[in-house]
Amino acid sequence: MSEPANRWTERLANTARAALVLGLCWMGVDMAGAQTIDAKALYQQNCAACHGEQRTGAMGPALLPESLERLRPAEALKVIQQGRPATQMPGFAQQLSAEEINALATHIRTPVLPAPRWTEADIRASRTFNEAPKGEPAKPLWSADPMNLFVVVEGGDHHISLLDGDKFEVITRFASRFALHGGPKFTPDGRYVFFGSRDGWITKYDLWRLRVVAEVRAGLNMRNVAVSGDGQWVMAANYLPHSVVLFDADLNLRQTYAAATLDGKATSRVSAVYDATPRNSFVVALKDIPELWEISYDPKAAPIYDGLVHDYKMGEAIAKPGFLGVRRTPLEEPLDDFFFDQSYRHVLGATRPKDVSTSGPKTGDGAATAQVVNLDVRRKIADLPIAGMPHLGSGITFAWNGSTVLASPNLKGGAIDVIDMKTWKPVATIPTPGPGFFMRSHENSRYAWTDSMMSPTAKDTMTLIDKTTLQPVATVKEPGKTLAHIEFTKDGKYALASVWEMDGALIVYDAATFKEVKRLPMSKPVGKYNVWNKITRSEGTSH
Ligand code: DHE
Repeated sequence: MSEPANRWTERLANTARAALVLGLCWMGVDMAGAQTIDAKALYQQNCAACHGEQRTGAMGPALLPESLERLRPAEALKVIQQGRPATQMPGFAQQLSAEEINALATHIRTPVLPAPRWTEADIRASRTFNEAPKGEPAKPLWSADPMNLFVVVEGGDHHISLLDGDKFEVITRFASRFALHGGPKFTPDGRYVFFGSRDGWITKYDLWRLRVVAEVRAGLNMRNVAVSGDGQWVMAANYLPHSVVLFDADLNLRQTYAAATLDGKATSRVSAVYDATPRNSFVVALKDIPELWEISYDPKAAPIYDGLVHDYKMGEAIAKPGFLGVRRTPLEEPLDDFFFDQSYRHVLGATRPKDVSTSGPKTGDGAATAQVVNLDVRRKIADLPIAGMPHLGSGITFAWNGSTVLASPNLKGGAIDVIDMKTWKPVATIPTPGPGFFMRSHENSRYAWTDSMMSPTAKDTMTLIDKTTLQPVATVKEPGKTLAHIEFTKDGKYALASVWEMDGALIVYDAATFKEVKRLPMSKPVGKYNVWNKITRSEGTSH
């Protein structure tokens, strides 16, 4: 055989050998000679190109146990078999056997070892920034009232619709990152909005010029983002890694904070971060460590002594800088979901039951608890008498009987708890047809609206509560569909609700007569946010 032919035969033989080895590896052959499936190899072959070799996400979302917590196993199997409509995820039912698909579904729920890391270098490298076109005018491209815009998050096909809140017409619609979570956050002038995705992406969008300004990936699994009251800072709360990440307004990384105890021995997922504008600070709740953090963005913030960093020469405790430093309030139990009173001196927080931390202590003994923490005296000052699983992040406040009360939906019970914010005592428990997620009202409206979306039988019912009598007075229904999440127009005259279905809709109701005024088709509109209500921190909306 000639030299080149020889080489060719050799190469073929090598390839065949390699294919056999790969095949055996992929199928796996156990000691008895029976074939087993190597899910890891299957993953690399079929999924890694889109979801990343480490399963931390790329063009497709991350496939880590933390990211998949909310996806039912049967749903995961269906997605692998049939793909995901309106995305680039194809179905694998034709290429892979049922056993292989099962093996993949199991594999993506096993932890990646060693645990994937997301370093400051990764954060910086992920950032993209789109320079504004030269001479771009600082005015909207559209003619609606910029204060009465709605940003609607459509979770069905991962899009955002921008809605004119007077005409109820869509101004534009654009693709978002996969699976946004938490409310989008606005700059104080209402021009820019920041979206956070469960996979850790933050997107800054210019509502006036209708373009993405910047993006960055703050973590691998993120809870939410907050924007400072002066519009200068953006903070992200992560489950993975255990961190809080601070950016400037253009999403340049400023600082990461390990979510850890002072001695660094225990770390924690971060439940959420909120801006507390009147205090010029971010407030951070940790899910696995009984501490509440306050991080001031006031350059003149008082020094922090709680770090007890000692100057050994002087034998004295020295202060850490207050500006961007962590001020820790020790708690008896870690907090999950929380809420501020209107003065922002008090945090009202809930601990969810039977929640086991990944590296810290257990967060709860089986019963949900709720507490009031005073951020000035820095300790718990009262227990909140709320049973079940209060969703305090969706709570609202309003004036009642000469006092201010808090009303909060409950993820477990069909009731709204109403608490007096002076005495921290319950004043009423308002029955609803089933447990709900969201609640909203408006200063100009007599009614508060709440859903029962956690109830299989009453998920189609929205209950309207009279804020004066604390009685349910009416319901609106979308029979058989999930009806949830309300937001009011700037003037409180209209209430917008979501039909939470893939072929869903946004329904505009007259907030006084409860009559439907308009309906716009939307793809599972999970939430909607009115610029004015958000930037003025309306008492009827989440912050
Ligand atoms: Fe949320 C807000 C926590 C599951 C849709 N959710 C929030 C916030 C927290 C929170 C702390 C406030 C952040 C903010 O707005 O900045 N959510 C949790 C959970 O702990 C929980 C129960 C479990 C989890 O795994 O995260 C949870 N949330 C869900 C869902 O299953 C929902 C219904 C669907 C989804 O898209 O994930 C959901 N959460 C929302 C929405 C908001 C939200 C739409 C913003 C509400 C608002 O009006 O401000």
